[in-house]
Order: sequence, then C-alpha cells, then structure tokens
Amino acid sequence: MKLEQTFRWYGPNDPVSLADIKMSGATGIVTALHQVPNGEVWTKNAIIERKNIIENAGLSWSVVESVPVHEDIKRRSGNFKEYIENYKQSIINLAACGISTITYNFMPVVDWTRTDLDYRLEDGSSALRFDKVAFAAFELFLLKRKGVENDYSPKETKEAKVYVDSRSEEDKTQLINNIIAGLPGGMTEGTNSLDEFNRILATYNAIDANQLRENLFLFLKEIVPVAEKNSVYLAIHPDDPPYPILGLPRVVSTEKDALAIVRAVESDYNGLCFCTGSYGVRPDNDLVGMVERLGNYIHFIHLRSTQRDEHGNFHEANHLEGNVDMFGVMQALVKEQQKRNKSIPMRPDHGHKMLDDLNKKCNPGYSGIGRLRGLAELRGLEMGILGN
Ligand code: DNO
Repeated sequence: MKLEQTFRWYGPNDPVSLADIKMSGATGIVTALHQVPNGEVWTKNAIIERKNIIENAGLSWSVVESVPVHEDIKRRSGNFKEYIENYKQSIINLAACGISTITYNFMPVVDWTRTDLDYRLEDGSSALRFDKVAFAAFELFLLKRKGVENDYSPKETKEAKVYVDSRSEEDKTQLINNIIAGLPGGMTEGTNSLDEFNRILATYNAIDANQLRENLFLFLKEIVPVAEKNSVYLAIHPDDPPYPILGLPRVVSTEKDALAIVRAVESDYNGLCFCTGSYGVRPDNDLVGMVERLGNYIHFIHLRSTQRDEHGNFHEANHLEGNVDMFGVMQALVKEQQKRNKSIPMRPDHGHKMLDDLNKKCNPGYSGIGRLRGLAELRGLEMGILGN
C-alpha cells in the first residue's frame, strides 16, 4: 500500500500541462473549478467537463482543492445561508460525479501569504519566502492598516522603516502585489488597490478568533452531515503562515486547533489536510506526533518543508531538507496508511523554480520541474521506508 501520488493542476491555463504531469509519475490530479465565482454552485456539467479533460490525459481527478468558502460564511454575515446551501449542493454534485475528497480553508481574506516570490537560493533555484520585516513594512508604511501600530514594537517598526526606505518604487509595488494579489486562490487574487484591501480587512474588525472558530463549527455542523451522507471526505487546510497576520483571526494553526475542529462534529468525513509546510513553520507543532495522534482524520497530505531563521522568517526548503522531519513524517504516514489499509492521497507541495522552470511563467510555487524533484524524492523516501 503506497500513498496515492497526485499533482496540483490549475486547469487548462496552467503552464504545467496534464501531459507534463503524466510524466512525473503522479496518477491523480488535484484541481478546482477556478472559473466558478466563489459562493456559486459547482454544476454537474462543469464538473464532468473538467473530469473528462483529466481522464482523457490518462489521469484521474483525486482531490478537489479547493471549494472556496465565501467570506460571508466565515463572517456569518450577508448571504451566508445561501452560500452554505450552495456549498452543500457542490458537495452533492461532486459526489455524484465520483469525486470524494474536498480540501478547503477557513483563512479570512487571504489564502496563503509570502513577501518574496523569487528568493534565490545558493544552488541558483528560486523559492518563496516570508520575511517578517518586509511584511511589517507593507502593513505599516504601504497599506497603513488601521490599528497596525499596536501590533509592532518600536524596534520592529524602526526595522520596517529602514526596510521600506531602502526600497525602490518598483520593489514596493512588487511587495504589495505579492501580498495582496500575487498568489492564486485567495479572495483578493487580482485585487490591486490598497484601499479595497483595507476595506475588506475591516469587515473582520468585530470578529476575534473565538467568533471565527464558532463560525467554522456552525458551518461544519451544516456541511459534515451532507458530506457524510454522500461519502465525501472534507479536509481543512491549515493557515499559512500559521499565526495571525493583518490583524485577522486564525483558527487552524496548531494541533489544538485541528483537534477542536475534528471534535466539533465527530465524523469520519470531517478531517484534515495535513500540510507539513504550513504547520511546520511553527516550532511548537510536533508534526510526527500530529500524524500519530490525528492520523485517522488525515484525508489529504501536502508534503513540503520550510526553513526558519531565528527571527521567524522562513523560505521554502527542498522537500527533504529544512525544519520538517520528512523522514519521521513519512514513517508515521506509512504506519497510518497500513493501519487504514487505504491509500491516502498526497501531493508534493510547492517546488522551487529550477532548470527550465526559471524561463517559464508558472503559478508561484507550482513549477513543473521543482515539484517533480519533490515528488521523486518523496516517492523514494516512502519506498525506502516500506522496503519495496
Ligand atoms: C497553497 C495552497 C493553498 C491551499 C488552500 C486550500 O499553495 O496550499 O492555496 O490550496 O489554502 O484551501
């Protein structure tokens, strides 16, 4: 029994094609109907159309990542009731088309966040990075978010000022774009106005972590029974980075958070997407222990490592290097899988841009060759542990 090897594909416009993915050795595809506006129902026709494209390439659609959760649901405001009904219908439609694992996240406003999308490593490859000083400079001096001064010490503010003063206008624009519009998946993808971004952030002013958690649990109470009835596994993705940013609450950053979520609605179908790159940024997350203790709730795995420095900055490391004990994690996953006797889907998460990737425009983190290296290494690691 081996992990099911999957690769993320952003759909027909992804510069890394299905034919490319086929050559990686992956058999499963992880994708979403990115063209459907957030909150709307995924129709059976649209799902089937996408499924056929994938199957015609000799692959199968293993996991949906993501059916996005509308901000109204996270805030429990506006049209949240309608959006929850739509979400249920999308689950039903996906199940009817034979797709049975859905990843989602509950991060307010932005999905994942990085400050640098082209951080050059010593070997010449390009990685994604989160730099705390750059982020502070963005919030304090470019975004000028209301109340931001309370989140930074005088020392941090001074460092951020030095940072911003030493950047060109071009650098500053790049930083803004990287954070508010650079990464695929977030609701602000494509947003380019700081005013608009501030306006969206302010809609969370009255929502603290307890409230957001409560809103997540209320959402789960509605959708898990539908998922269960349709045999669809839900897998919540952790916060990335796994601590509060932009004055927003975060509720999926630690083992305690994950445990509270699976306990909120007890069901085999209310599970986790175990993303080692996201959880692994926090030194207090014991990844191997998390697999040992929460393993039966893990329905999807993202394998990736990050390298922290003493200031809390991190960049994405090679898959088998950095702070994640990938050997230990893989050992624990292999054990979990043997116990379950069912293949768990995993994908090599993110990859450096390397070799020909460097001359290609691709979705940040989703290069072809960099991820192929990750998959190849991870597959070998698993085989080594299994002994076959
Ligand atoms: C980033 C991804 C996230 C993830 C969502 C899941 O590379 O891991 O965008 O897809 O948070 O809902």
